[in-house]
Amino acid sequence: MTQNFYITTPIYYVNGAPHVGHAYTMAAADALARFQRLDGKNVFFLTGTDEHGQKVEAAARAAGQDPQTFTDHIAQGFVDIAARMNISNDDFIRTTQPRHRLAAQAMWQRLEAAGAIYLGKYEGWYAVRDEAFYDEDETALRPDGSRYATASGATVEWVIEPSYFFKLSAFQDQLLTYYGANPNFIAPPTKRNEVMSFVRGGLRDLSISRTSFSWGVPVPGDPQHVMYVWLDALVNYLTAVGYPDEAAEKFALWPANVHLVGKDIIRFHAVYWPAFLMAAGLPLPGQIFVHGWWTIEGEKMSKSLNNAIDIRPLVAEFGLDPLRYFLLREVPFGNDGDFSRKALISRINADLANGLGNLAQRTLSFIAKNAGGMVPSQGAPTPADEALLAQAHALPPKVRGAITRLAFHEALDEIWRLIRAADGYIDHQAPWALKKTDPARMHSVLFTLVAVLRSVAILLQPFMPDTMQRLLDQLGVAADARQIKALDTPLRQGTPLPTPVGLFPRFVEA
Ligand code: ME8
Repeated sequence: MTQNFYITTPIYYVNGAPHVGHAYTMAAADALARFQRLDGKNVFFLTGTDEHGQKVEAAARAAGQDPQTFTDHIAQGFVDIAARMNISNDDFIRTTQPRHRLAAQAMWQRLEAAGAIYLGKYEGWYAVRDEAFYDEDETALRPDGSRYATASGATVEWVIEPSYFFKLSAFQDQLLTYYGANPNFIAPPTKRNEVMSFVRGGLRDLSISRTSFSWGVPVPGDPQHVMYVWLDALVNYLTAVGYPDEAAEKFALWPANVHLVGKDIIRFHAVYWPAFLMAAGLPLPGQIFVHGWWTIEGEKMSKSLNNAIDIRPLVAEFGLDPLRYFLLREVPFGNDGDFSRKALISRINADLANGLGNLAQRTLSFIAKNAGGMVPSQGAPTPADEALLAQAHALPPKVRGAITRLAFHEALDEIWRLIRAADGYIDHQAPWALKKTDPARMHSVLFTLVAVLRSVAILLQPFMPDTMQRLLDQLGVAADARQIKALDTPLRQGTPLPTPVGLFPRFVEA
C-alpha cells in the first residue's frame, strides 16, 4: 500500500503582503513534498492563510476595508506567491472558509465535552502582533514606559475580559512524558530542549476566547465570544483532511507527518497544539520541525523598516529555481541566515552556472557535436567509470536520508560532491582527446557522464523543478521515468537528444 505523507506550512496572517520569510517555509515544504512524491509516497501538502483575530481586524480597519474584503484580497496575494514560487500544495486553506468554521467549532465542542474548557476572566498581558498572552516575567519596560514581550519585541497591552480557558496546566506531565518518549517530536534538538524547559517551568491555563472584538469564529453556544485565533488557526491542519468527518477517506492522512514552522511559533505548535489534541483524544503529529530566521543584508525584516522583501522582483531578476536553490542551500535548515545579494550571486555563479550548468553544457554540447546527438553507448567500464557510477548509485539513499532529517543543505551538498567528481572525471578522461584515438572509449566516457547527470537531475527535481525538467528533457529521459526508483533502470543507449540549451546564465552585477 502506498504510504501517506502529510506535510504543512504555517498558515500566514493576512495582515500584510507575503515576503521572503513566507516564501522560505513554502519552498522548504515544497522540496520535501516533491521529494516524497518522487519517492513514491502519497503526499498531501497543505498551506494557507490565517484570517481571523485582532491583528487582521486592525489591519483591515487601517486599510479602510471590512475584514472579509480585506482578507480576500491579501489571501489572494499568498495564493499568487505560492504559484509564483511553483509550490506544489494540494490544498490551500483559508480559515474564513465554511469548512474551517465547522471544524473549529467541532473541536471546541469536543474539548468542552472532554471537560477541558471552563469559563473565567482573563486579566493579563496580550500582544496583538504575536496574538499571544504573556506572563509579566516574559515582558519588560521600554524607556518610554510602554511594555513589550522580551522574546519578540511586540508591544503588550493589559487586557481584562471574560474568557473561556483551556486546562493547559493539566497537561504538563503528559506533555513532558510525550516529549521524553518521542525524541524526534520537536526538532532540531536545541528547540526541543527549549520547549521542555518551558513546560517544566509550569503551565498556566490558556485563555481561548475573546470578547473585545468580533472577527473570529463564534464560540458554540456563547456568541459573545470568538475563539482565540491560535486555537482557531491550529485546527486548520485537521480541517484540511476533513475533520470533523473522521470517517472521511481523507482523514486517513491524519496525523500529519510534519508541521514546518518558524522559530517564532514553536510554543503554539509544540505545547498548545499537542495539548489540544491530547484533550480531544486525537493522534499527535509526527514532528514539529522548527526552522530559523532570515535577516536581510544583516537586518531584521520588518514592515516598519520596510525591508521585508517581496520575492517577485527577485524571481524576475535571478530566476525562480536559483532562488529556491539559494534559500535551501545557503543555510542549514534550522539555523538563522542572512539574505544578501552578494551571497545569492556567488551561489548562482559558483554552484549553478560554473558547477552544474557547465557540466551539463560541456557534456551535452560535446555529444551533439561529436557523438551523433544521442545517448552514447557504453563499453567495458574502467575503474574510473565504476568509481563515478558507484558514487551516483550511492546518492539516492544519501539524499533520502538527509531530506528525511530536513537537512536540505546536506542533500544538496551530497549532490554537488557528485557534480565535482564528474567535473574531475571529464578533465581526467578528456573525451576531446579520445575523439581521434579511441572513439569507442569516448562514447563510454560520455555515457557515464549522461548517467551521472540523470542521477543529479532526478534528485534535484524537488529543489529546482522547472530547470530539472528541462535538463531531463535534454538528457532524453522520458516523463514517466523521472521517479527516484527509475534510477535503477539503465539508460537507453541510442536515445536521440535534443539540441542542448544552457540552464543557468552567469550573473554579472551591473
Ligand atoms: O505566525 N524568516 O503567521 P505569520 C524565516 N498565522 N521565516 C519567516 C520569516 C523570516 N524572517 N518571517 C516569517 C503566523 N517567516 C500564524 C501561524 S499556523 C497554525 C499560524 C515564516 O504570517 C515562518 O514560517 O506571522 C513563520 O513561522 C511564519 O512565516 C509566520 O507567519
